[in-house]
Amino acid sequence: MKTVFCLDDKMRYLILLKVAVRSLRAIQGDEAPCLCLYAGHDSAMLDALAAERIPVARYTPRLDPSGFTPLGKACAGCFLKLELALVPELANDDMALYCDTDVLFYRPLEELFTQRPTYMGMAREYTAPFYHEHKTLSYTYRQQRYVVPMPFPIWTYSSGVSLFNLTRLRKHGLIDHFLAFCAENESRIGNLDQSLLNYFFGKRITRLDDCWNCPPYRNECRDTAHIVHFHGPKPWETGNSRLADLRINHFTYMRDVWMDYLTPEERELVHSFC
Ligand SMILES: [Mn+2]
Repeated sequence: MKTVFCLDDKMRYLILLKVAVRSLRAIQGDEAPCLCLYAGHDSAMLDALAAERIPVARYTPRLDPSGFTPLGKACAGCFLKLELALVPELANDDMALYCDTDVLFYRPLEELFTQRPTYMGMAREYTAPFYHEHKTLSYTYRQQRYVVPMPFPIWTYSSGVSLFNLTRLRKHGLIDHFLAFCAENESRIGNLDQSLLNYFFGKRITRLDDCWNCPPYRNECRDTAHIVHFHGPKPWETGNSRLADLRINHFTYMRDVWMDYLTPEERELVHSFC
């Protein structure tokens, strides 16, 4: 199964991606299949990906960010993961493991790769409460109006690690329905791509164990995490007060593991981000 990352032209995400892929190869072997879905047009970025031997799928998203809210526009890259079922380079793939670039692979993934959720598998997100002011959301697809009842009561799943059943999403135009829903409701949701997945798929999402998407601030991270997710403060965010309440437990330990994957030059670059 391919591990898929998404990237636009944000430089800081490139360094995150490098560590993500290096740690993936350290844990799963040098030939671990991966793919970077790239929506940008920067040749320096493409050169950097080639130097890192990361296969690239250049992709123009169907969800056009020009119609999004200012927040949605600023975070346009996060919506790319919603379209994996449409990517030509994944057309023959039954499943794909999507991961944010701010992950660190820490323990083997075999057990995760044996799972085949009906639609998608995601782990719980504990810091973002599930909240919506709408009882239903609706969308139009091929001149037909569809109503989506908001799932309630429900917890929120984190989209940072999502095991997508691509075959199922392609069936009966489900992905087309979902993207029509996304295009129409981006302005009515609270948490970008993650809310769109949670609101549309609701109880159809299969829960993954917490070990597959574990922030370093969680108490059990060092003992149990297979995929560490720098949800909240990024590894270089050590000095400022932003998100200081999340730099607890194993944040410093995991950040050091993350830093060890960098060259001295890259480490210097990362320090300049602070
Ligand atoms: Mn993330």
